[in-house]
Amino acid sequence: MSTQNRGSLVVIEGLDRSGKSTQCQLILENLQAKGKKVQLYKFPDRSTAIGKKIDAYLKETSQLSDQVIHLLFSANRWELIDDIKSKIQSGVTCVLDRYAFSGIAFSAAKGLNWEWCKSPDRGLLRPDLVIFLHVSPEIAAKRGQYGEERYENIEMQKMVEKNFERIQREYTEEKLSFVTLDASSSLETVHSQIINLIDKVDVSRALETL
Ligand code: T5A
Repeated sequence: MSTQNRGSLVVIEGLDRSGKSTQCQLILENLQAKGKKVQLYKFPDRSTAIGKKIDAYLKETSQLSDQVIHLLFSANRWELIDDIKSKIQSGVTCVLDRYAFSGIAFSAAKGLNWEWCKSPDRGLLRPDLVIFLHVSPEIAAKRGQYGEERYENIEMQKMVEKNFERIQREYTEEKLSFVTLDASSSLETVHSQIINLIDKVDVSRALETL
């Protein structure tokens, strides 16, 4: 991909109810106010046919095997990746609310093989920056609407938290910029830390793949 005037690819990850969507919206407003072109993507994208299957699974109105739901989450990313790629090529900063890292962290927490969990997302765009919003599962559980979906219980979230620590170690070794922020502080504090990191993203190098 040409590096000339490309946009950046930023991923926000975290446990359930860690404040990802709130922060993504604030990023959007901040960058738009600076006159930048920016597009937000939320994974899972529940609006597509695949996304509707995922939504039913998360709301526990349908059952699927652990392998099948893992592949559906990945397919949901693949169905949007060409759109993301063309946006980045035309200079748009793309902010992703969850990405492949969630796929690994949640499915491996259910006992699926680590490398198997990584494999369906190989070839997707590699982000310029991943920010993991860290709140303890106990704090997240006290936030609004917690417990309404399948994985929203403290035991599961603790396993997911451990998996994100491993993901950060592994991808940092592969030179991916993966930063953990304390997301239990105020919205404004978390937001300004995120913006500082986004402002430093280097878009002079070509985007690679995972
Ligand atoms: N999943 C996902 C997989 O298993 N595999 C995959 O490949 C992918 C992509 C749904 C589930 O799917 C799993 C992971 C999930 O279990 P989701 O739709 O992203 O994924 O679900 P959630 O993480 O639950 O998303 P939410 O939108 O519900 O939570 P957010 O975005 O983390 O939190 P947000 O911003 O909505 O905030 C939650 C509450 O906290 C408050 C907000 O006002 C809100 O009430 N809040 C704060 N309160 C105090 N201090 C702060 N700093 C706060 N920030 C936010």
